[in-house]
Amino acid sequence: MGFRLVQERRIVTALPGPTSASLAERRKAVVGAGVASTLPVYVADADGGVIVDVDGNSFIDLGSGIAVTTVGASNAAVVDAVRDQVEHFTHTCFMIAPYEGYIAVAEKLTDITPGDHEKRTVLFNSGAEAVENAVKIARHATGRDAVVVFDHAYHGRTNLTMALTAKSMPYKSGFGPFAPEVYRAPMSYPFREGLDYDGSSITGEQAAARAISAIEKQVGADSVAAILIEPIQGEGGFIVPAEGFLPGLAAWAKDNGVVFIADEVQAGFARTGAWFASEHEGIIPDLITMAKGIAGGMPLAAVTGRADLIDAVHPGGLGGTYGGNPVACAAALASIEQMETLDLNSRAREIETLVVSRLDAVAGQVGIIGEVRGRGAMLAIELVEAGGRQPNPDAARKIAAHALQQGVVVLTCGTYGNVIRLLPPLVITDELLLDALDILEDSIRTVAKDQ
Ligand code: PLZ
Repeated sequence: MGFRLVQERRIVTALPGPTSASLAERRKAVVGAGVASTLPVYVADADGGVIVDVDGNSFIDLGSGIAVTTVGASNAAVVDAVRDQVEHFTHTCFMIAPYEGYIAVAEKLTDITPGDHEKRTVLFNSGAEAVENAVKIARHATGRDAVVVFDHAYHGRTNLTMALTAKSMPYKSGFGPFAPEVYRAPMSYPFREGLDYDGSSITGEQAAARAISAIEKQVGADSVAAILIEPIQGEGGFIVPAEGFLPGLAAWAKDNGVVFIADEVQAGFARTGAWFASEHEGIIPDLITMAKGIAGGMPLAAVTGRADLIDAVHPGGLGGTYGGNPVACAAALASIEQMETLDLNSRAREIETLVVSRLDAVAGQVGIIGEVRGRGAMLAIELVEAGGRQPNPDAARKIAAHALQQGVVVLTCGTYGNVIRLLPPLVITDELLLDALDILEDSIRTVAKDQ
């Protein structure tokens, strides 16, 4: 694959540079303080594995704008598709004057989502909107109210999705009251079983039984419209549940007429080395929510799932002005095609092998890495107090800051803020990735010395 920008790490000014610093001043005067940015620099260009700022610094991107630019931030095929579409029409509103792109995206999602049952798709703009609509569909189809979510879950920032999200600060604090009929069940978080819950490590099946027991006792199966879960939790800390946990929940849902919704907003679209993370344990969700990687950076989201559930909603019951915007649909078709042509599912698995072997070696040598985990190119390092398991958010913050100063963008996450997550664009070159790993390793070692 060819790139427009030189694929290199290049720091040529102090960070932030003078042009970024002046933009930061302008921003302070006009942009709401509630919107925070991780980087102190402002973007001029981005392509493949690099982000170039307004002062000419080139950063290696290990975040993909939170798992969005899987095919790169200016993938030529996506750019062409978008250009071609905007030259014809930018918008007509699918609810007013429909067009083919929407149907073509729905056909594609029918093909690539797990299961060969009859499916339907509805398109939206953001992950939160997809999640809200999946809940609307589940409630409508079942005639039940309750929604079960999990510890450490992240589902969005709208009123219903704040209620579904676990973490108070910064997502919920001061923004209540929240939507009712949302119940939280214990997650399977293998690394923290012994700390968060009493008792030692338990199997995935036991963790599922624990969650199911809580649901049956506290809510009652008959009241539950849906179980909503991220097959690999994103913002909560890249938590991969113990094997058997997801199948246990899915089987219980099926037996009890509960809609099983997989929130694949962060994990979907080749990120984990499969089209969807549900596939790693053979799960066939009733509904899947998608966004982020679906459209190469254009805002698009989807709910795909069982035709009987989605078609239970009356005509006109679902929609929105921009949902399935034609430009975003064109970008999605081109992005998914790129994932197929470049075999990005395999690429994600290659990245896993490369990164994990490297990080495991470092983990054995410093005392502050509790665990290296994840699947494909959705990988994480959980930082702990040296020698123990106490979360170490300070180390995570310092490592990310140190790496940034050398020109590598890594994001943090986690209920305890102590997880560094790696989400490189899947089109990143090996050379660039290895350079980024050198920097990350150096940052970990430097910070570990002071802990
Ligand atoms: N479901 C699983 O990861 C978005 C949010 C970052 P939207 N995650 C990044 C932030 O601080 O706002 C996400 C997700 C999962 C839903 C969402 C929500 O997707 O497109 O941000 O609405």
